[in-house]
Amino acid sequence: MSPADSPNASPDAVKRSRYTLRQLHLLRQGSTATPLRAIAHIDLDAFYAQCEMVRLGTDRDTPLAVRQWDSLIAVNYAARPYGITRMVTTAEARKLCPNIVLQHVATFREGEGGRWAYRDDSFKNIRTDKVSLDPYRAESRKILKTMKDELERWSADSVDEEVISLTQGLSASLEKASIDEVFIDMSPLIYRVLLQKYPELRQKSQDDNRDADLPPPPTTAIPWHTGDSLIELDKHEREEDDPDWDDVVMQIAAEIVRSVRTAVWNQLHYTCSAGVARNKMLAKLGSACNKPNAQTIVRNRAIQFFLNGYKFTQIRMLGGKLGEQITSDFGTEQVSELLSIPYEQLRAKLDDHTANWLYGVIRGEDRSEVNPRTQIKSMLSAKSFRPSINSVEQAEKWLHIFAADIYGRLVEDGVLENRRRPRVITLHHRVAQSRSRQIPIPGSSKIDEDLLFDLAKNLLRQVVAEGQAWPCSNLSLSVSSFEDGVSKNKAIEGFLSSRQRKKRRIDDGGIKRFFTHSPFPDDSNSAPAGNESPPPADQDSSNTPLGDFEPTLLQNTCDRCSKVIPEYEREEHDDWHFAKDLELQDRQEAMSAQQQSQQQTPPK
Ligand code: DCP
Ligand code: CA
Repeated sequence: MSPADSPNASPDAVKRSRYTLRQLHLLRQGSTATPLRAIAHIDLDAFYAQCEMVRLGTDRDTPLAVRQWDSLIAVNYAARPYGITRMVTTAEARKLCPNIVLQHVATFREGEGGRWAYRDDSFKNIRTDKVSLDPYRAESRKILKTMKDELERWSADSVDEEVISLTQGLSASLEKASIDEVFIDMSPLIYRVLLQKYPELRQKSQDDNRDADLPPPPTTAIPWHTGDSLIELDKHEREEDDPDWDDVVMQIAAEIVRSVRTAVWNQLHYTCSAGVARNKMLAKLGSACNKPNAQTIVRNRAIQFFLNGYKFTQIRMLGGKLGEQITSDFGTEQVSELLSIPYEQLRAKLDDHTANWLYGVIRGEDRSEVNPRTQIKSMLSAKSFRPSINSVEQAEKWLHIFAADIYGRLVEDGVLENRRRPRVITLHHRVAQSRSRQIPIPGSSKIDEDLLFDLAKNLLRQVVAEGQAWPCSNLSLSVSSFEDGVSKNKAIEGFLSSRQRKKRRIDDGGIKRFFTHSPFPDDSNSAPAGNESPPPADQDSSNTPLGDFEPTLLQNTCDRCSKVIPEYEREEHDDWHFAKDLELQDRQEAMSAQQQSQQQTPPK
């Protein structure tokens, strides 16, 4: 489309753009530093409930909830007006809505090998059954693939020769954030669309003066779709003012997200809700605003108004102990009240890094990347026993199920094609206290159900040999320390320098990693945990506690801190030092920037 064809074209729409050529270029690179960034968070509505609705073919107006024993773990939107939530029991749900469909999750069953099934009597067999989330993982994979294909379609959309040469290889990146949510960074894709729609930017994109302002967009109104819920603008902004490039970017982003959501609906019959904004934090808050089946756009000029309505404890990373500490330090939970606290006062109570991060986050700043390489770090299969179990024979039946459960998930994760494999297997065992034993998974062996079962039995023998193994109230098996397949590693080496690789791994966790994880069990420097949503109710967690290390494992002494580190933790340990160095560097930069800005205008 030429500028003359653009909707409501008017070359004098705004006197000048607030944005520079550099910021447009950073969009091309998917940099976190440009205010023109466009990130989406897409979250499936009542996910497990929708999986059951699709599987059973029930009408969307039929109230349905997914049960696990006598609890509800997902409630569809048709059931919610009856007051049914995850907090009510199945009996209460039936009273509130006698017609509700209560579908139990699929289960593995003790003594029936490692296959899960939907069973009519699961709800009364808590002693013999273990929940399987495989059906939901399978649906999640299909949905992800549909989303990726749709984004791919946008990248392959026909553009003219000139744009092709300027935007070759640009595409969106997608990060799976949980079983039913993704983040998408659409920035490079949007750069491509912008160049196609607004030819005046093409010339600019080759211009050398990166500090030059962009020409104003040739439009006086953004053609929002009726399905886009726009967050109201900040008080000092006016809807009738001419739009700038950030508004244009948001509208294109909204269009892409709508097409992704439509593809998921058309192909798989799932509805989802989305938030579109300039970063992950805002996009995530946005997606929850208008559920179900809606998308919410947080324009740059709406950010402060939007955030002011929140308690900061609702923001990613601030829901846990850190949020509690800040609430008690400053006597408020409201973003709007924290905004008036001077930076110096934040620094007086919090460490510099946290103060800096908090100061930015309540003003809508979040530099975390969308990382398509985020991969599962461990897999855990667990069962609590009421009453406890008392024999090796009983325990082994469960180990068989755990091995099958984990193996099924490893197959999905590409282990069979040797793309990734875990290096460590751990058995957690609880009598009065939790104990765990772990051993390496032999690198030369083909991983299959039998190997995992044999290793698990070996670990159980060790626990039993130590004595006091019964009565056991909780047993679980996990695999961790995943490594990429050899061939894949080689390919990646070619592209990434070692520093880039380290940086990438650090970005995997971003601030979350600084806050929640340290490879040292005794590291008291790590800040409190954040507010990630709880893992699904069937103890299917990806957090594997560090257990006792086998003395036979290869170990190294770190030359920086003299700690003894098992070989398989060495890379992660090096990363930890690297992250700490980076944190220190950030802190020093923040302090010197702070000192400079204090000399000019102190932050309010
Ligand atoms: N889940 C669970 N136990 C919990 C929370 C969630 O088993 N305590 C499972 C069931 C949910 C799925 O995870 O369907 C996704 O969780 P969400 O918090 O996203 O909730 P829903 O998708 O069910 O509903 P919403 O439409 O509010 O996102
Ligand atoms: Ca959801």
